[in-house]
Amino acid sequence: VALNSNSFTRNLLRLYSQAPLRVPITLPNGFTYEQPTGLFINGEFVASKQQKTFDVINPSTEEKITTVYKAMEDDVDVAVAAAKKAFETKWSIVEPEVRAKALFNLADLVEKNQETLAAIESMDNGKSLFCARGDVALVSKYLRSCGGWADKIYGNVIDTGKDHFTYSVKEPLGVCGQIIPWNFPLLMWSWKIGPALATGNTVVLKPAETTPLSALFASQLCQEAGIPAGVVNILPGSGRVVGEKLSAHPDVKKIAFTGSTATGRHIMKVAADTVKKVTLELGGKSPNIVFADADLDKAVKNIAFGIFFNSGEVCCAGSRIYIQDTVYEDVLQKLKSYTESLKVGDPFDEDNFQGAQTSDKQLHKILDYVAVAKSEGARLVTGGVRHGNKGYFVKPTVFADVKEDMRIVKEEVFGPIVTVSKFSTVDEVIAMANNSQYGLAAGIHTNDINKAIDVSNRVKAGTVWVNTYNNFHQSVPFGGFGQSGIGREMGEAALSNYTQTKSVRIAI
Ligand code: TAP
Repeated sequence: VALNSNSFTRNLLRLYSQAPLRVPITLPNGFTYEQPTGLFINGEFVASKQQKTFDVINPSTEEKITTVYKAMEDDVDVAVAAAKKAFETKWSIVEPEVRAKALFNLADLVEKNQETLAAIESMDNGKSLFCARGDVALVSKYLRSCGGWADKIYGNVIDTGKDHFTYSVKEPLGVCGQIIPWNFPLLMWSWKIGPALATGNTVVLKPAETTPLSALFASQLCQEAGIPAGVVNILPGSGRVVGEKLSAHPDVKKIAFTGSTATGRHIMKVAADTVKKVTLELGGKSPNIVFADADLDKAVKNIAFGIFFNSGEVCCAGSRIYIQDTVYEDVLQKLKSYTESLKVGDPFDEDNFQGAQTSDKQLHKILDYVAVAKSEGARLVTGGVRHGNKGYFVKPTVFADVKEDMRIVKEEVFGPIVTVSKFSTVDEVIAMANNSQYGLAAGIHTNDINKAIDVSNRVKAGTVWVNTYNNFHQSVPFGGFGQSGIGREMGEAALSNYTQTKSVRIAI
């Protein structure tokens, strides 16, 4: 007791009890790497001030992977101060080509480490290696694309008459708080830091508590790429503490959030007190329409990919399938057999298309929705059960003959569950497709170009895919109509989320 009352001894004890800041991890493919486990603040991995930690679980085995430091409110203050200083003294004042070069370097380093990053993502999130490799490929392409934009942030010279010289410039915002979800941890990290850094901002990013590993690993690549200390800070921790504090912090000038509509709505309210700029990429319940004139075999593959890709944990998943009545039973049977051919299981087995759901919470949410759908009278065509009894695997599931007012048709499940309904006319299917609070994406399968353009024009969605689905490109803006969000990610559109316009008028 006497010893513990001595603050020197207390600090010493704390030092010795603290968890390591890096641990060697053997990935399920046998490869060993070093995983940073601290908070990444001002270019260093550090313990949280209060020494709090949390365990990271492998959703395929339900076993602990490692322990990571957990940021609390006081750590947010330190990270925001570091980001503010880096903004003022380094990143906002360098030549744009310095930012471009650093982002190109980062893209190269992601490419160099692609197999490790994909394996970390599969292990932490549960997604199949096939999906994780696709994510990492888009990450490097997107970071490179952002590097390309860095020295192309243009203002305007505005003709206001001969007695004035008037121009506008686009300036960065400052410290950006970025809160990301667990379904695409590394991809969302790149969608957030890429445009922020290209335009001269600094960031404090909170990964989801379920999946912090890839963002921590990638943050050390930022250093190697020549991004100065304090420009990128990563705070693993809970949404209620770190996310909430970032949203309210007076020195955070913008919040970029991806996740559920409920949390996005809440963040807007919290951010309102400091009138932050807010961009949100939220949920969806996207329609995927098959017309009778489509190439039906191709359409079946696309609608299955639309929902089962990434274990159904996709904000724009085509979770409501509409099939034209004349081909309804035919397409449904094809979808059933194709779905049953998709292999589920160990994400590291290259034969498996679908891995594990990310958490026990998601597994149970999905199984609860299966029960809801059955109780509402939806016809179970295939799936509807857990796959195995270890790991959070769910069989790809199809419900047919659903009604528009069923919860399974209206609410986002975020898992490998799809509903199928019948329609007869274009007007009818447009009404059904638009009967949602969401508006993230839509799919159309037809060989009639006029119909494709007509339906694309009338469907309320931020992205429309024709004869394809879940088909992303770094140059194409992505974001939602309605309650699916505010703002766009990727492409040139993402840059405007991170700049503010200043007008200068000089009297001559
Ligand atoms: P969310 O609550 O939206 O979590 C997303 C991110 O927001 C996580 O980093 C989370 O932190 C953080 N967060 C949570 N509460 C917050 C708060 N009060 N202030 C600031 N940040 C906060 O999603 P969830 O609870 O993980 O999943 C629930 C459902 O949301 C899913 O079933 C799915 O339907 C939907 N969802 C949608 C998306 C996309 S991309 N649209 C992504 C994930 C989930 P923690 O780490 O503490 O959770």
